Amino acid sequence: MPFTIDSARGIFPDTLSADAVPATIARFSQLKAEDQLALIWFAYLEMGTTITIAAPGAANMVLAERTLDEIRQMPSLQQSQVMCDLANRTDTPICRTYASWSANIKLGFWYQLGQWMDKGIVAPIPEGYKLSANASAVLQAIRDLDPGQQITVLRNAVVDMGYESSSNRVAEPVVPPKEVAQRSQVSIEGVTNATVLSYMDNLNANDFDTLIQLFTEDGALQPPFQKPIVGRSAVLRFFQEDCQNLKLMPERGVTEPAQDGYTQIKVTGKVQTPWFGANVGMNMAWRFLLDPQGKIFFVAIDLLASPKELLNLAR
Ligand code: ECH
Ligand code: GLY
Ligand code: GLY
Ligand code: GLY
Repeated sequence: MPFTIDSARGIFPDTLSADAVPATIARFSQLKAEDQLALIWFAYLEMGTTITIAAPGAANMVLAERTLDEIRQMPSLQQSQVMCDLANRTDTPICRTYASWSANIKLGFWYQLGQWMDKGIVAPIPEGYKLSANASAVLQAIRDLDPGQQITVLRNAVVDMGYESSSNRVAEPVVPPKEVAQRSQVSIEGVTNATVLSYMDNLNANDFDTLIQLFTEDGALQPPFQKPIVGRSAVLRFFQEDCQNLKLMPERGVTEPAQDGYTQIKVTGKVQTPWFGANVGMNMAWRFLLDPQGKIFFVAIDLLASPKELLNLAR
């Protein structure tokens, strides 16, 4: 039987991804809104003592500015209500606007609110707020994760807020690709495949137009803890909206033939997000399935359960 996207998802089945992340998110989403917000506030304060977050890019802030201004001018009770509405995914105009934003705009919005809460410009988490027992347990579960998993939980919590409707999506402008002279080239122990090397180098260079040419027309990309994004146009849009300025640092991999002339390649290594730079190295795997012409039919990106998984290249 030829490969389908569904069967491709099963390549390298021994890859152990960080299931603690979706498990923690599931527990988090059961909490009441006040607890969710306070928990993130406490987690954010604690993490801030060890890892530094970069200020959002100006483009993200411009796109959230009107909503941020609107909130800043509200009486504090109403400010708290807006934050609870976001966590509760209530159908309000602000929750609709929020849901239309790309992940980075949402993160930039909360970054700004966090600064204002800190300065008392926007209603803070009430002093002495006491988390429920369940919320305390979820906070402890977050403390027990590695930093790459912690920031993934925070990101996912932020991405899930708001009220999804059919309004147009808003994302920061696409940056021009890096100058050819400024580009770096990865090398991967055990992998010489040109498509895989080119994937890494073009993503690192923000050269999404070249990158997308590496995929088959019906090819798919599966981000961590998500369903596959299928087809060149959807994958290109994902690259442009969500994948600027990442740093992929693949380390090693294996290449082997699969059925029907396909090739499967697993690569492991580290990834940095522009939000935390070298402060947080996420342990990742890429599981590629290339068609007989060497095009990417499928690639899954997994956040790994532990650093030990970086050495797991079993099929
Ligand atoms: C405060 C209290 C009230 C509630 C809230 C608050 C603010 C919270 C804030 C949180 C900020 C969190 C941030 C998290 C950023 C995480 C970024 C991550 C990025 C991971 C990217 C990866 C990329 C992998 C990929 C690769 C590919 O090959 C293909 C593409 C792709 C405190 C006010 C809410 C401010 C900034 C985890 C893994 C490698 C799949 C993308
Ligand atoms: N500071 C990271 C970003 O805006 O993407
Ligand atoms: N903007 C969708 C996501 O990154 O999950
Ligand atoms: N959390 C990985 C991504 O979708 O960007």
